[in-house]
Amino acid sequence: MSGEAVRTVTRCRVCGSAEEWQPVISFGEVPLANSFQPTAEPHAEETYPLEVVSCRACRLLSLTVVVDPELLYRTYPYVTSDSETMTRHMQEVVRLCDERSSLAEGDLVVELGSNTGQQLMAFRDAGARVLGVDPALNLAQIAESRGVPTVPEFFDATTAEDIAARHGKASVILGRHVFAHVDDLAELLAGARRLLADDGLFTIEVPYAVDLLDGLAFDTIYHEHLSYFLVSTLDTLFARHGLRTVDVARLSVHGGSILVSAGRAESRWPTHERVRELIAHERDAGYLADEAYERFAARIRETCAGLTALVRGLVSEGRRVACYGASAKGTTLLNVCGLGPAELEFCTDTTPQKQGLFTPGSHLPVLAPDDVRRQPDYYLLLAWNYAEEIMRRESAFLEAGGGFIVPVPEPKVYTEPVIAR
Ligand code: DWN
Ligand code: ZN
Repeated sequence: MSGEAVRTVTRCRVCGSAEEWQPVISFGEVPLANSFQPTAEPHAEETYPLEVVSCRACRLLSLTVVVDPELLYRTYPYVTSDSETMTRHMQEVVRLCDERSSLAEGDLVVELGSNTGQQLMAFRDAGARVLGVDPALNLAQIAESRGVPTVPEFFDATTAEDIAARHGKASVILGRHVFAHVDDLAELLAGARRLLADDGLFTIEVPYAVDLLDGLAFDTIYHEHLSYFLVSTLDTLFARHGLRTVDVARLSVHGGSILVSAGRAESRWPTHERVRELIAHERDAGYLADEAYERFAARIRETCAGLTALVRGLVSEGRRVACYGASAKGTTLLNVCGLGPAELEFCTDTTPQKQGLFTPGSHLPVLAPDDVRRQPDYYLLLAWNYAEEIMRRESAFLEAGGGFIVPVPEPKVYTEPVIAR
């Protein structure tokens, strides 16, 4: 582990408590989820402690260390998927933002962590003025080439003021799967307040901690994801920074996410009943109690042991197993469960930025689908969040006798295209 690149978390980034941490689970030292390697030869590879704690005061689930964002995000291999699932989802995000903010033609939508501009293109098609903000220089360039203006920076109060001065105030500030990646939430929210129009909505999509616990999506725990939120935790956070939760929707993407909007505390938007209902559910169903997190850790250990036994069992019977989708969560899954080249032949992935490289820690070659010469008997589905779509598309592989192993909530083998989650 490299000392300068990490900060150890002491105070809760939501409520400020320093003494209230419940240890949840430690996965030991794990490489960075998107640090694809140039070679499979044994070589020194940076690893960092991957450990989760829960703040008993506000129930933020947090990692114990923060890896320098410059290291994580300046060159980023993850490209927003253009899968059917994601395309449909992005349309739904436009619809929900429009419904919540009553967007007018030409209103400004600013997206934080805008990647290659896919989501903003959907807003643009709906008549909005759009601006992306993304520190990944390689991705900002792609977005610009698609006609989506993009500020290639991390978002903070200074960037926010600059954008407001050049482009005016934003009706929507959107952050899809980026808020959980940010350590200094106070700075981000200060920026949001400066850029937001009086009745604008700050809208984030984050994995829902309830779905993380129920669906045992423990592989979505990696160094990029610093925080895992309940609605009640977000509500506490917004209130501390002059904002008020206005609405929430549960969405199925990435193992279960929430799209949460907050306005200025004094804005005209009422808080929707759905917000209060989910907060009450979190309390009544036990998500504010230590036991939920103890059970989560115990179930993770069971799932990991079950998956390792299943894969090794197949291999010992002479079956060939490979991975499908070199997702970030695959890095956690393979490294935490101790699976690698002894069991798995390769990993296929459609992302050109990942092809020709090797998976972090486990060093499986990442192959373009067309470069797979001989299909394995089973694919371990590291992109299980697209299970339904992938299995439908790969029906010929299934019909020819192949199988997909979906690893969570408990490992399960599918030999025909059925809805996995
Ligand atoms: O928060 C984050 C989420 C939203 O996205 C990031 N920190 C990083 C990333 O996580 P991920 O890598 O786990 O995301 P995905 O979208 O689940 O990754 C799927 C991978 O599988 C991609 O590399 C693309 C690949 N894929 C494929 O090869 N064939 C995906 C599909 C749908 C396919 O058909
Ligand atoms: Zn806290």
